[in-house]
Amino acid sequence: MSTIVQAQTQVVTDPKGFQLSPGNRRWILLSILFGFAALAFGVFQGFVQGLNYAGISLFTMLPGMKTYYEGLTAHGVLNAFIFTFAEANGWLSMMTARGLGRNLNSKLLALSFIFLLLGTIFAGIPIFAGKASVLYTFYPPLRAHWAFYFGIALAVVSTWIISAAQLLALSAWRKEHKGERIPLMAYVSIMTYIMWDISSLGAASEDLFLLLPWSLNLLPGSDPLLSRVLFWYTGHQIVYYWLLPAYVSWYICIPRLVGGKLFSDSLARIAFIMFVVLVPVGFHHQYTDPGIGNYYKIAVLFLTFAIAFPSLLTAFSIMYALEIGGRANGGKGILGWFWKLPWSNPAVSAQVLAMIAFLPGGITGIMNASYNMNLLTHNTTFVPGHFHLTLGSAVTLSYFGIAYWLIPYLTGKELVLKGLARWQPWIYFLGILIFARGEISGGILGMPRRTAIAIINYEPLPGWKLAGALTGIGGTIMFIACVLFFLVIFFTLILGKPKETQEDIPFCETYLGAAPSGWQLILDKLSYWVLLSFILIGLVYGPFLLTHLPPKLTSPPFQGF
Ligand code: HAS
Repeated sequence: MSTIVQAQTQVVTDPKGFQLSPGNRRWILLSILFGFAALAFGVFQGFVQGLNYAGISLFTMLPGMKTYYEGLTAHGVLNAFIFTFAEANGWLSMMTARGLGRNLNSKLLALSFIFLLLGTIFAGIPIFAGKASVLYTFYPPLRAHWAFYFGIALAVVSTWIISAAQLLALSAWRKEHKGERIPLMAYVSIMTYIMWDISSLGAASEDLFLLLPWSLNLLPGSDPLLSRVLFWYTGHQIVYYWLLPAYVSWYICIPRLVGGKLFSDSLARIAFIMFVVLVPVGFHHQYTDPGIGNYYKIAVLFLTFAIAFPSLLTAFSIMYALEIGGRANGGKGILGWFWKLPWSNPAVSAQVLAMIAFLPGGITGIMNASYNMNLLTHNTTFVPGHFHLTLGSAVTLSYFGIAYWLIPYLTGKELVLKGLARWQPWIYFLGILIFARGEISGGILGMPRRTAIAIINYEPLPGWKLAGALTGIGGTIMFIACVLFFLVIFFTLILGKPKETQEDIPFCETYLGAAPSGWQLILDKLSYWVLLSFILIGLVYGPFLLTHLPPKLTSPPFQGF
């Protein structure tokens, strides 16, 4: 370690401090709390879905729920879209503001929040009325009420508004800081949104130009193949829009919270650039779809392995930061540092457990991406096993950890029920391990996903009962842990004592900082990476679109209401 040159830290513009404006603070806090409220509604549905696999059918017992698919749609939309959009909007607005040392435009933050709120209402009413049981992938020819598609569009626009606010702030910052490197905290936050801007174009155009007019009877039919291609163009990258806010915390805050340092500024930037450039991988969700040539499937197979690489870079960088922290706390030997991490701080334990869960989460992703393994896992519970270790753990547990310091930071109130907060991440982690063991093993034995298994009228295959029971038990434990989290946050909001001192956002230092000259400057030329991304998208999706367009609007709707 002594051979590493200490460079000047460029993580934030002004390390001495920064004050969020009341407007920024209000809309960021509202967005974060709104996201957790959506999660609370969503996990109720998730609890019932988990019990389904254990053979217990409670779908119709929840208010407004009539069928299994209504509940599953509500679970997916609330947890995968509304919760994640709201958290990312709030969290990365704040990190951009702190990184650049300038508040974002409060009116834009307010507008974004209103769009997300309206989007949730528009999409939520038909879901709970049984008029949009189309699941969160909303494949045609399943048809929902028009308000559902409209609501989804509003929710996506809310994210674009945040991106606009970030880019406006960056452009103003650049005028005042000519020739300076973009501070790392702002860089990773802005790159996350740039990646999402490019990625969201597929599902947004599907929603706005195909599904919404179709649901209003303005088009003669739907084009399921084109719709699925557009959806999955976005559908894989959305997982990185979920994940990268957690990475922002892992890169920027975790090294500081554990008493370590980030190894390299450039390595972190390269990881985020790879997520921006390697957008076109969605066809790996369509390995088994007819109508898509092998060229596309093989191209994305390699690109998918390539996009796992920045996560491996992240694993290296973060593990190194943890090790530095653990050793600074007195840890010795190969793994002794691990036990010396500040485990009593729930902001740390939740996020380190999230990382550990992400190890099997990532491995199962790579298994899914391997074409012949996918033939085994596709449409089985292996897939929800995978995504509860990623979205349900790496992301959600990270947001729990972030909230344990962020809510006190934004409200100026001390966290209450600290003992409960300490246990909560461990309980959730235990739950996810049991849940994922159930889903993954069941999936390998052919247990189908998206199936009301509790009421099937055929004999389950051998092994499904144990797998299903584990899924139900794990899901219940996860649900209990979520309730504990909501209790801590709720009581902090209403009973938390005013903090005596207001600390800054925890941000790291780097061993190898942002070089002021040399090849690294190209990392900040954001437009180059966007251009490269579009070239790659053109190469992968261009031939498909050229041969397929115009849309074949021939499929009549299937409308379950
Ligand atoms: Fe995935 C399906 C492939 C990542 C979410 N994925 C899904 C679906 C969701 C989802 C929701 O190729 C289902 C969609 C649906 O409804 O049909 N996925 C991948 C690959 C990755 C991947 C290759 N997925 C994610 C992430 C998600 C997510 C992240 C949410 C946030 N996924 C697939 C494929 C399918 C799929 C196929 C289609 C399946 C089908 O047929 O339907 C990779 O990006 C994963 C790379 C990750 C790693 C792990 C790095 C580990 C880190 C932690 C380090 C630990 C530390 C602590 C530092 C290589 C960074 C350690 C401390 C110690 C002491 C140990």
